[in-house]
Amino acid sequence: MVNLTINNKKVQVPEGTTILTAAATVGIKIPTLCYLKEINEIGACRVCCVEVEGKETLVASCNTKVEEGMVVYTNSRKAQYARRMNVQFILSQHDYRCAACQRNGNCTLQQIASDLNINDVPFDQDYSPFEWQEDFPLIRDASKCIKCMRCVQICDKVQSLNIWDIVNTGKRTNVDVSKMRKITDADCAVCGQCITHCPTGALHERDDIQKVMDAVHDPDKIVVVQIAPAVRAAWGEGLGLPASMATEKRMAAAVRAVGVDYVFDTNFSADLTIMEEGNEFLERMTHRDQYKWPMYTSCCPGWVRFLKSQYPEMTDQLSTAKSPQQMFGAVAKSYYAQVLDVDPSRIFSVSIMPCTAKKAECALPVMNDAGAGQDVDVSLTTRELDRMLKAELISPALLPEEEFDMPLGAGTGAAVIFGATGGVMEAALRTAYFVLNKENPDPDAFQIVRGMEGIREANIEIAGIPIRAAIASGLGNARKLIERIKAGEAEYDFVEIMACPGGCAGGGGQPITDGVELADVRGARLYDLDKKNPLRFSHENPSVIAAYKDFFEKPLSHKAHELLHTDHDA
Ligand code: HC0
Ligand code: SF4
Repeated sequence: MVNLTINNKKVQVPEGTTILTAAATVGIKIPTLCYLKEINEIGACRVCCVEVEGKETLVASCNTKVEEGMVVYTNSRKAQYARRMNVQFILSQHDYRCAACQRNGNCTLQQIASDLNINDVPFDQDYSPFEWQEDFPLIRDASKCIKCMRCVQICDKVQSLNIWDIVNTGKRTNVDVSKMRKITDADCAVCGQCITHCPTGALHERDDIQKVMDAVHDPDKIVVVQIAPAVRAAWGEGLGLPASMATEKRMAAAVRAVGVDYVFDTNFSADLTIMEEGNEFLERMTHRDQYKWPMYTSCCPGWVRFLKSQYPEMTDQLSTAKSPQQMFGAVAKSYYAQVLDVDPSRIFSVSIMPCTAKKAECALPVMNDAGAGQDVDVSLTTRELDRMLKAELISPALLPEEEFDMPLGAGTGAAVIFGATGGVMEAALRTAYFVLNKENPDPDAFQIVRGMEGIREANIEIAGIPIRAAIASGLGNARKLIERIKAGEAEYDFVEIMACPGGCAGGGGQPITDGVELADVRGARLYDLDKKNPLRFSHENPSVIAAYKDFFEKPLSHKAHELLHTDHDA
């Protein structure tokens, strides 16, 4: 143990602890800006600088280790002066027209400037211009970048894609797409993890709220909304609603209050996905020799983009089942248009997702199988949902709970856990057990696939058939897993991969609490919803049963292939 004094308090911490962490153990908070625990500890912003007795210069507390007998002052006159000056320098190179920024009210730079009582910036403003490729779902606004390096590190260390890098030198130094590429040429998975780890508004999603509101106000359009599993676990965070208030049913009521015509649940099509993907898996198992193994899940568009760019030779190992978002879109403009007896071209299909990659997925040229434009017209993130509710002056806390509309609002517990890592696998195993044994298992029989470790494995036997399963979340983990498979070090039958650490619960479109990872808390909420749902098996979803009876006939039917499956190579 190391003994030191911080602000005249005696502190004892293990060797190797940083001053920042040591101070926190005795309740002394040092402001940080570029710091991200274990990911970005480079002391670049100098906001966490502190004075150490005997040292001529101030040190960055986030990456300076404690020493025996050290005497530290976190808020001495000198430290305070330097910290304020550093923030003012950063502000001078940052477009601080905060009122017109997506992160207004949720920006760490803004918060620190306010906390330090910075009322002016005594330097000329000189920031990089905002130049970007219009229409890409993920936007970098160079004028807001503070060169903290968090996006570079998240993309390198966690997602293994190296999309961002430092460019230029001197005062023109900035962060941009690496290797002088355009973002559209850079193999970006659009997972949005750089956005959720950006302390300012330098990275954000393309804002598509106006497109939805235009449709809401168009009397010819029937606006049909689907809401993804993981949105319900997080939407209240951006509105300051406690979890007890931010229920699924209040979320349905709030979205309806915007003026849309129907509020449905992606859980419906998550159940439909299990029927298609589960049966596809069993079909591949029956004709084992005709396929390459393992079969990969295909519901995460960030992962699909990653696989296609990094391991294109494995594209045919993806399940051909569309993601629940896209199945829903195709159903809305076919079966549901038939139920409503309207021309499908009148349906405007909106998804609300915890995800930025879904914006890219719904725009794929092949995602128009219902023949009435794109099957999903617009995909909004959870953050956009929150901003839309605010802009429409809706106060969810004052709204009574309401049900989803029917029939596409019915979902089971198996569907809601899609939003957590391992959930798709568990839901598929529940139904595979039923298909093979003609009876349901205990709904919690496959809990072994749950957890937050980045890579998990499970050997499961159903009706005497061994299934070797693996689950990964985070693209760096996906890469590790694939490399092991390629090297012959691991063999699996079914692999679930989600691009975001913790799955969609930790999605790149979720509300941002800077520096805090909430995927596990949100995931636990989803497992709780599963437990409380009277229906826990996808094959028991009454609306899915009706959709097969009235429209699709059976899983993997001709019509199901037409509308619910895709060719990932197309
Ligand atoms: Fe997900 Fe999905 S679980 S990818 O994270 O499969 O976005 O929540 O909607 O489509 O259902 C995201 C979440 C979905 C899809 C579902 C899957
Ligand atoms: Fe989107 Fe979920 Fe995939 Fe993240 S894990 S890219 S939120 S689908």
